[in-house]
Amino acid sequence: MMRTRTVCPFCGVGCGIYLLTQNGRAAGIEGDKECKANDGALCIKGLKAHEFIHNKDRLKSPKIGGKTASWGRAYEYISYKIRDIIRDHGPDSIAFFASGKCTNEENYLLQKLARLLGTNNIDMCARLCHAPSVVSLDESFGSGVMTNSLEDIGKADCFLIVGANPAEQHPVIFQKMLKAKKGGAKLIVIDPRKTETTKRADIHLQITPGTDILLLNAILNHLIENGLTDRQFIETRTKNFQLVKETVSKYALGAISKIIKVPEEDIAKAAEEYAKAERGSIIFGVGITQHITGVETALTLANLAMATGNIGKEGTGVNPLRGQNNVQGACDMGTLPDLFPGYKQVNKENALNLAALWRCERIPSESGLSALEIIDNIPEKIKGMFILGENPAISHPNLTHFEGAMKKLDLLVVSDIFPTETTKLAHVVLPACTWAEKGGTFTNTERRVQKIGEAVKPAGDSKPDWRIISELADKLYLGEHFKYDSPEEIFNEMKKTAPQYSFITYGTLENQGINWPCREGHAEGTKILYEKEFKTDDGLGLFHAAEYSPPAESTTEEYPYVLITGRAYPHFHSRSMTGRMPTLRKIAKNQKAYVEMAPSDAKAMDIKENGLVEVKSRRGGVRVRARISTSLQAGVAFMPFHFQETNRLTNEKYDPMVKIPELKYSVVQIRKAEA
Ligand SMILES: Nc1nc2c(c(=O)[nH]1)N[C@H]1C(S)=C(S)[C@@H](COP(=O)(O)OP(=O)(O)OC[C@H]3O[C@@H](n4cnc5c(=O)[nH]c(N)nc54)[C@H](O)[C@@H]3O)O[C@H]1N2
Ligand SMILES: Nc1nc2c(c(=O)[nH]1)N[C@H]1C(S)=C(S)[C@@H](COP(=O)(O)OP(=O)(O)OC[C@H]3O[C@@H](n4cnc5c(=O)[nH]c(N)nc54)[C@H](O)[C@@H]3O)O[C@H]1N2
Ligand code: SF4
Ligand SMILES: [Mo]
Repeated sequence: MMRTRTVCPFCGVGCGIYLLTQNGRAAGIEGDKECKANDGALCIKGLKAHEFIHNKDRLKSPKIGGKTASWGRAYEYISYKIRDIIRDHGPDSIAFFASGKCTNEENYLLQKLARLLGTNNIDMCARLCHAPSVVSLDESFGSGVMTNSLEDIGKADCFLIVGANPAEQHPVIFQKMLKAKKGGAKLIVIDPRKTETTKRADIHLQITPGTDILLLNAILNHLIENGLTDRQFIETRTKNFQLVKETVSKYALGAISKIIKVPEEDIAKAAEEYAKAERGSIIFGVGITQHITGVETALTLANLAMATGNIGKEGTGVNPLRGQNNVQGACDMGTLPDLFPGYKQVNKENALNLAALWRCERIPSESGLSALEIIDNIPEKIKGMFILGENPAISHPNLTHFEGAMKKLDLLVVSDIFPTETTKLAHVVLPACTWAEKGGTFTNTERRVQKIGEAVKPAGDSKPDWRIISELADKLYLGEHFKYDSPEEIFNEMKKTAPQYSFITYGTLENQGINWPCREGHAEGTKILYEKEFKTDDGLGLFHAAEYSPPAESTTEEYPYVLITGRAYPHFHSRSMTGRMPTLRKIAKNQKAYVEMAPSDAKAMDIKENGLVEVKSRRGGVRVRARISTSLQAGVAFMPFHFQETNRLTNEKYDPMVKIPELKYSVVQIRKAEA
């Protein structure tokens, strides 16, 4: 049995693993006990990740129009089409989706290709996920990332978990929290549903969906009124507190408690537990970011941490739990329309610097289109797309609108490891290697950069994406900029563009990785940010007044239910991988779409468990099975988005600042359907 040190390919915890191989086949997985992200622990997805590598459905050769083609022919077809489109409509008529599943090196190359072709139209799943966290934490603290490390999370003595369900979505982090709980730490959870996480909570504030800003402002107001803030921290380390104090004074606990339907005593108790804790850690997820008020809500969390001095110390901080195994890394690599690698703003000066480094004439210096803007601009502005390792035909909102747009493209290229709902819409499908068949690095939610290792040979004619992108670039006459023989060569170029990585080498990553930023004299990386000062220009943390505003849609007589969408433990996103893992198929109760509804709602409509129902929104209607669940309050329904039906219902409208759609809040009608 051979053991290759690598990283779990599923979620942002980035658990260190050993992939076991025998006779060239993946045979099992063990947790890496030395890895501080997981201390050897794994959830079932990581433990069984080897199960999809050799699955019979793997894409093994390129396809043009559904027919098998050679790599040469596929590159020729794509490059001819791209050149044609650019000649007729300019470089901004092409757009790219990068991937939270692919390596740093591959994402770096994809944005380099986009920018050398002359466009900043590149975006990725972070837009549907934690884009608001990046912006709000950057505005508050000067950097848009998790403030503390995973090693550190277990040291908190109070967790305030807002809009996250780590028991199912980040299970190894949740184990750390439970261990701390055993040692006396308190667990407070804000979630409109009862979940596996809320079951273990000391206090569960089951709010009305979309009302977090009301609650969080009321909490801060209560702390101020009761002298529970850290005055010294506020005075010496922050500014703008007075403005926030005035704003939150309008959010009286008594009145707010009635609107959000949570008992006043529970809110007061939760607020006091967090403020009085020695080390209070805020953990948050997409339950707050997938709203058009995502930025404002995350700002209120930063306010709470600064007001109580719960930042810059062990066991504290404001910690967004990033989702995909390498979504943090893909963002670091600049696969975003307004940011170059290393979070450098797209502007003239930075474009000139990048062009000098890449030895090319020019890089576009105007921001490109974000993910949903790209879809909305097909076919008028956007004529061709390259999608790397994403399955938007399940994950994007309003799928009917999305599919309509895809069908109008002159060119759609998709690189994936399996056939998906998105590859079905593509003109050209490229077979990529899985993470087990290539080298490179992933960066997890705590900014830990880790190497992945080649453990088995590529399936069929599949290739690592870094090779695919480089070979395609060559056919686009950009070959001189893409001469790489290994991921390490790409990394060494990349770190010249992203200062956070500048002191990391493949050599120093040899064991369990390093948390960036990794500066001179800090080669071991940084585990806790802002110990002495924030990364803002003057070193002070900035309070922001954030006012409540309602979701984009409100319930009406015609659409009386609020639909929350999210996840279920045995599935990962579009199920391209988990749907092909025998162990997870066994655990999952369902491989088909369903809607959960409150018992009283089901009773009122005479809907029985597993009965057929029709769920309809302004975007369209679907027929699914009902599950009756005491986790939900009356008037609220839940659908996991692992099946296409869910995003047929969601709203594609996005907020004007970060352009995230309101995936967590759509209004729907539900009716009993005839079988
Ligand atoms: N098993 C599994 N694990 C995963 C994934 C997966 O698909 N499957 N995906 C990964 C990815 S990419 C991500 S981003 C993470 C996501 O992980 P989480 O952030 O935990 O994501 P969700 O479970 O979608 O939503 C979290 C919670 O938000 C709640 N919520 C909904 N609306 C509101 C609201 O208005 N206010 C508040 N306070 N809460 C609300 C939901 O009820 C839900 O329990 O998980 C990662 N891990
Ligand atoms: N309604 C609703 N919609 C949502 C959400 C929600 O909560 N509700 N959550 C949103 C969030 S947080 C996210 S992150 C997105 C996720 O949305 P996506 O990123 O579109 O979802 P995945 O299914 O993870 O897609 C990844 C694809 O990459 C492929 N892949 C895996 N490894 C490789 C590789 O090495 N190379 C290549 N080329 N391909 C590879 C997989 O087979 C899969 O098809 O969904 C969003 N959509
Ligand atoms: S917690 Fe996340 S990274 Fe760790 S084993 Fe589970 S899915 Fe993989
Ligand atoms: Mo995500």
